[in-house]
Amino acid sequence: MSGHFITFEGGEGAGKSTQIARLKAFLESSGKSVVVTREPGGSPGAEKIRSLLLSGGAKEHGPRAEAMLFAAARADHVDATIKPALERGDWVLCDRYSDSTRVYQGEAGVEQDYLKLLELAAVAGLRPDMTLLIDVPPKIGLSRVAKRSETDDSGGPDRFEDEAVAVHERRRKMFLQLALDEAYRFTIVDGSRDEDFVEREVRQAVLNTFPEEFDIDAADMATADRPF
Ligand code: T5A
Repeated sequence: MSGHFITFEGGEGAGKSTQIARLKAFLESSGKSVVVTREPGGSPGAEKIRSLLLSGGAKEHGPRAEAMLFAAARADHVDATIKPALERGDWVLCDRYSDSTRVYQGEAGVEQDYLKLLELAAVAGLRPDMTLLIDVPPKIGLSRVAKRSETDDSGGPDRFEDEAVAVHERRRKMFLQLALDEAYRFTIVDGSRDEDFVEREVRQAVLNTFPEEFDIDAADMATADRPF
């Protein structure tokens, strides 16, 4: 496959969607074809499963069953949306992927061996080229989400937002550990900074990872601390 697959991970309100929109604009201004997608969801079949999961409709069946539903949604998303886009040569920017299952369903008590089997089946060999972990203290992320729900029509926190801060803290630690364990593909960005700062960090990480894709002098890249 000739495209590039970048995933964004982090806690609630980290700023993933915000940064995906900004990176998309940058990539398109550089002449790239970009597909933005998200999990759970991102394909017609997976969006149906998303509604069930985020409404809490599957919670009564327990975290193992929820993990299976996330995997089922991912399998459909990979086949229907991500692989075709990569085969066309597009850049795919995906809001959450299998790391979210490892962290959220792992934190909920599902064994990592079980999650690994589900992941193997769901992703069918498709791993991200690069993962950006937008890291924020949960209190900051949750306050952003609360502020946003005052002004939008989302109807308040979803199944996973509406949990104790200690749960969000544990997830944050698990994401950071995962980023250390798989440092070859992860970049950690400080999401507590303002949106412009985070955008610059994200953009720089992408330029560093795919230098051959951009018309930038290597010497400039080595010395410039900011891409723009
Ligand atoms: N889940 C998902 C699992 O349990 N297992 C899985 O396998 C998967 C795939 C998905 C939920 O499902 C769970 C995890 C999630 O709980 P979702 O609605 O898609 O639910 O939730 P999130 O992915 O968490 O999306 P959010 O919208 O809550 O967070 P984002 O995308 O990280 O944040 P964003 O960009 O929308 O920003 C939130 C607010 O903050 C502001 C924005 O303007 C916005 O109002 N903001 C900033 N403010 C100040 N400074 C910054 N730097 C800011 N960046 C953004």
